[in-house]
Amino acid sequence: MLYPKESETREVKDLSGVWEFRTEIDKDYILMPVPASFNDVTQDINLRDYIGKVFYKRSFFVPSYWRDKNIFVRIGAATHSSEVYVNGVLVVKHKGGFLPFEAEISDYVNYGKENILEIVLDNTLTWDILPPGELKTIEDNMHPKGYRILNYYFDFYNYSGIHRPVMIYSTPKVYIKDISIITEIVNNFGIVKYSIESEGKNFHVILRDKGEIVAESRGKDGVMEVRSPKLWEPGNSYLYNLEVRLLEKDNFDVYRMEIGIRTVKVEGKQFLINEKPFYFKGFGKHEDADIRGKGLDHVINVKDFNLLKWIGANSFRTSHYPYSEEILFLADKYGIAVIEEAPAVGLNLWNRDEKVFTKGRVDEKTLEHHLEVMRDLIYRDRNHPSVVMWSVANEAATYEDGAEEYFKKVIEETRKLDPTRPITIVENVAPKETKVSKYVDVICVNRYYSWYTDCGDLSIIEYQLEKELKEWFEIYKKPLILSEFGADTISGFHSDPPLMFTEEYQQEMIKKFVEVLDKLDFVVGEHVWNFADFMTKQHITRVVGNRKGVFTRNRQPKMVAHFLRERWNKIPNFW
Ligand code: BDP
Repeated sequence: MLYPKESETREVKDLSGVWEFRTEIDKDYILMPVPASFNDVTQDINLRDYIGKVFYKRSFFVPSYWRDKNIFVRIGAATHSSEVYVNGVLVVKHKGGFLPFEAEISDYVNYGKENILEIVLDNTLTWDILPPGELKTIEDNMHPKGYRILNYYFDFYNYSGIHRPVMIYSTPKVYIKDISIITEIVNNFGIVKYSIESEGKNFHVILRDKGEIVAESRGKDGVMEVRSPKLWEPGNSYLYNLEVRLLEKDNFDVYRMEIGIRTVKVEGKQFLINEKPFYFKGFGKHEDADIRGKGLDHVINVKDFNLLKWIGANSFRTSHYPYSEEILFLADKYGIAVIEEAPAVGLNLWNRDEKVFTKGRVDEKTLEHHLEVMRDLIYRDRNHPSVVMWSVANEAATYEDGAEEYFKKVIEETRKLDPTRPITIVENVAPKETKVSKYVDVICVNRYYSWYTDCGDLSIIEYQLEKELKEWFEIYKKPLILSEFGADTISGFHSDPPLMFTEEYQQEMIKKFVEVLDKLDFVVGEHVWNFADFMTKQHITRVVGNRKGVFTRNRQPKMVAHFLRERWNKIPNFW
């Protein structure tokens, strides 16, 4: 799915701004910004924690000269189930809160006039949506009749709303629907294979390096060669400009995009980018910020990339859902590698007596949705050089037999959709317990020694971590990334000797963890949990959210940031 872009044949109207908004139970509309989560914008606690349907509304104008165009409405992401109406007509329904969807609306708009766009969202989570959850009515004598709660088994707040831009865009009648790019490096040539989806037949494809044509091709599918290519790689990004032109008798379309030439591959104990062993330094992140929640915010996004550069990171994981395309464009430009995760988090009840992969919970309906999500995700992001690996899930109950069958299918399908990138699943169970890691290319493990177990005992880390990581390697013989480790830390809390929740404790813990990683040659990366403090649901273990950030929610460094900055600036991106 191509990101809407303007060109001499295409126009885009970004409908970001202040919309009208109401919940199902309110009659009156209030004002609500888009994109943003609606939760933290008002002073109303009932709206903050609201579960159910909400209505967004605004008008837009369609010029008369768009009559001979295709017109689309495209929603970047909205949580979690959506219905979109144009002038009262339902034009598209969509399930899932973290990927774009669109509809052609040429037949439903008034040309040269105003039009009404309404988006109805439902933020309820169910077992057949990713991430899953369940609405429960509590029936006991301590709660009033009909008392409901939304249970979900993942650790971030269920922010809700239209989180990414809504755009109206036009294309010519016959147009370039999609483009896929695969790059290879052979001897001293960059090979750019492209494939165009369109009803048109005659194409001219031009690849430019800072304005200079370096390769050209004609045809729907083709291969271009670039002599002595400048490669894209973490820490040293280089992007070429691709121009695709569709030329029919009286029809013309043009789409331009940036591409990077690079390869990724797993070989033995190594993760190779451009055939060189890469070491992942960075974080698990979130799309999360004060007031706007999960709404796209260019200020926060650019700040985050500047902080990643400042601290010497070269990568992050889009824990625990696909981030906005706008973030991936930045990753391409800043030269930051991305492990892109499906929104499959919370496929776990954290209770081994209760099965998760079973009828009525994670079952064939969830699987069908998961496969759809993998397809939409790959079709959205396959052309980003920054995306170097897919993660199919985080901390699922992979010890269950049902999980094996389930993920075998998800992984097979992911490989079919994209044979060029390695696949991982992020595990929290013991190496012998998982029934899934044998199917992936890279082992990703989250570990919290001295935090959730042996609370406060930093001396235990070396013993436990080294023993366990070696076991992962002995069993699977695959490269390993420690994909999460960290400690809740309240900025400004100090103690020596270090005690839990202080900045000293976070720093000592992370130091002890990385000392172990430095000893093990199959470890190909360290992602600290988390880049910044983030909001979660309210709980006795969460002090206004999860405080494991290396930066505060306001993006200011805690003590450990300086330690990591010194460390990471010394560790090269490639061994
Ligand atoms: C891991 C999860 C992550 C949590 C983290 C934590 O993958 O989402 O936020 O632990 O507990 O289990 O801080």
